[in-house]
Amino acid sequence: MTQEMLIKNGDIFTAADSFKGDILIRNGKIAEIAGKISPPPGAEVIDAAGLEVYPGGVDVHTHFALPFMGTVAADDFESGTVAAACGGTTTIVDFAIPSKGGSILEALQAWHQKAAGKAVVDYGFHMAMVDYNDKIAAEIPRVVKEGITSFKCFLAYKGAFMVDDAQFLEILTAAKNNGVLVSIHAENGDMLAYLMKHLIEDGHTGPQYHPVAHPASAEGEATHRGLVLARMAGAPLYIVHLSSNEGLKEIKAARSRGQLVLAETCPQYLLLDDELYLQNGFEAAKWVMSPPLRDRAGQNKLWDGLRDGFIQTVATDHCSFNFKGQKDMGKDNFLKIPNGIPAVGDRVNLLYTYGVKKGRISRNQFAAVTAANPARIFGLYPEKGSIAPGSDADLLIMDPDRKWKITKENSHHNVDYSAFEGFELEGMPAVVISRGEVVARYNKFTGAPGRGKFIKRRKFDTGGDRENAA
Ligand code: DUC
Ligand code: ZN
Ligand code: ZN
Repeated sequence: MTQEMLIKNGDIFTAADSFKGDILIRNGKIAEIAGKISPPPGAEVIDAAGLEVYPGGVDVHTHFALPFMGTVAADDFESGTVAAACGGTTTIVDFAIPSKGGSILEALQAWHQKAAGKAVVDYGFHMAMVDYNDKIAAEIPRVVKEGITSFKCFLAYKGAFMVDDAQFLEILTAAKNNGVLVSIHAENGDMLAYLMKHLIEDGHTGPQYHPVAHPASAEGEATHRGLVLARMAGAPLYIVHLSSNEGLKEIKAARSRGQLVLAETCPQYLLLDDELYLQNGFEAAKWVMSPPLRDRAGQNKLWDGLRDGFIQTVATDHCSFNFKGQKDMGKDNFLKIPNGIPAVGDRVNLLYTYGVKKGRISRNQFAAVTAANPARIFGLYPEKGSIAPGSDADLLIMDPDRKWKITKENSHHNVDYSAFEGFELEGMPAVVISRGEVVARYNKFTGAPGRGKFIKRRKFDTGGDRENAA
């Protein structure tokens, strides 16, 4: 049976255009966009007069149900994607992470099992490459065929996820040859390990020492090295969760020498600062994440980088742990505090209020950094991230003047605190649509677990010259 929905009179914003009009949805896809469309018989009509229509958000950095640092991230694919949906995000890309030396195909199967029957919006997976050997190399083409077209390497987490430079070069080369985009967690793991050891030896065990163990210089160094190695391999590089101007400067330098580098930041690095580590006693553990929060001056540079196009995406690195029972595992040693914050439900709202409404980015830039750019970079476009005939009917209909604020109580994250508690918001997702189905209205979830579909993503065009090529 044909299912139709008509969205009338909305102010529509994509990464490229702004216009007023009607959107006809048929069987989960956008069928037609025009100034005026008459409702077909039986179609559900949504009056979007006074509302703004954007492509549904695409968050390309989540960790749902991740076993990490002696515990498991509290949001699974159900609670995590419910929070995403209520907060205007209709696609997520999570990280499958194998054990050290383990099969990447097995990791992929494990992540499929975590998501199946639970996810309420569509999802894909990146593959973390925490090791490199002949068996892993042989599995790469199969993983790519299964729609995993991006890898992540950690230049931090020494002794756990970290790869060395030689492994990283092998991975970059194999990725390039298979149409895979490589991303990096850019912190120098040896610098961090050295600082951690000496801080603990000197009795500095509180969470206020977490940022001391993760200086911005370690991000600058790893970003620089990652880019030098990517250049040698002739491969593009995506920097995840950029937190500092030290890293941003390296990205700008690489661009000015003609390298293809793409960068992501997160709402926490744009809006929260390192004073939180000093003012909250052990509660500072709530904001222990890697990389850590930085100072205000660096934040302004990130906003400039976003506005000026040096940073293309805003994702969340959502990796949530309860304060009681998880974060407090590190009461006597900040190294044992599981790293990460809840954010997947807050990203779009924070970017709208503190980006668009504060005049830092335009509405089209908002559509670009929250949806179109991540969809393009990660092989999801134009089905995701756009509003065009033939694309999936994934839409965020924003009530632009609704004032509210973020609290633990109105958050859908499965944890006992909000990282953005008390943040004032102007603008609320009025209706969130995933493949033609309303999944949330004004922060109430209206979808069903398991309706989200796995998306096989397209390859990345990894073409380009090696450093020394003519
Ligand atoms: N950083 C975090 O804070 N949590 C999960 C992984 C990461 O890189
Ligand atoms: Zn990371
Ligand atoms: Zn992450």
